[in-house]
Amino acid sequence: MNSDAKKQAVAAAALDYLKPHLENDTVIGIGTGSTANCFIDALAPVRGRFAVTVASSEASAERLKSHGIPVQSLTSVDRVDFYVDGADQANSALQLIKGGGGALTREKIVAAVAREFICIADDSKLVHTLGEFPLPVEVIPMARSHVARCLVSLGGEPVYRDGFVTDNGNIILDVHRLSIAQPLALEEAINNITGVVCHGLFAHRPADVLLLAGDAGVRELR
Ligand code: ABF
Repeated sequence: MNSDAKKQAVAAAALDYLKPHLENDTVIGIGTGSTANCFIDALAPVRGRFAVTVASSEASAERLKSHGIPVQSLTSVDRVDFYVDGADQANSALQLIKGGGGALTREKIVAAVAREFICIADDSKLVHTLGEFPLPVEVIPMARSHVARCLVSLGGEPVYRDGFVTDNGNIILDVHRLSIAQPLALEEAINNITGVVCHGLFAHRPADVLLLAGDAGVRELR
């Protein structure tokens, strides 16, 4: 099964996972990226079976609206029942690296609010130790050099994502050469760097369910 087929399969599996739980007032948080896009497309035929969605990026909001799926801001809802999103890497504790698509801050916010975070990915994303995928860090532009120096002191090799501005008007440093043996500690250390808005290490708030598409089908990890 090729990568696109795996993304379609895991998106369909996420919909099958949700369907028995959909109510008229259900609020679904929607991630960002190509796998999340497959889920958005799969969601369209059942748009009448839940209330609204909350998008983690302007791009996902536009795609949802193009299907006639209602989108509300996070401040307009009193809860998020499910959050469905992809990842760049996942470990066996369902801790994640996210943000390759640059939407990590809003993704982390919606994930923090969500009652259940369902991560959807192909099996190439499952790794023993996080870090081979460079960790995206969203930074206030004026703090770029200071944050880069702090990330170097943590053992990383920050690379400015040239020409990219986040939906929040900030820049991204992609941090290479991190071997993330202590995800919880590293998440806290990066959170404490002045000038960091957010970053893509989801350790304190891992996924609740990981749906992983492989050649033999989709398996569910918890
Ligand atoms: C998004 O999913 C991002 O956090 C992450 O980079 C992306 C993975 O992209 P794809 O599904 O295209 O592999 O949530």
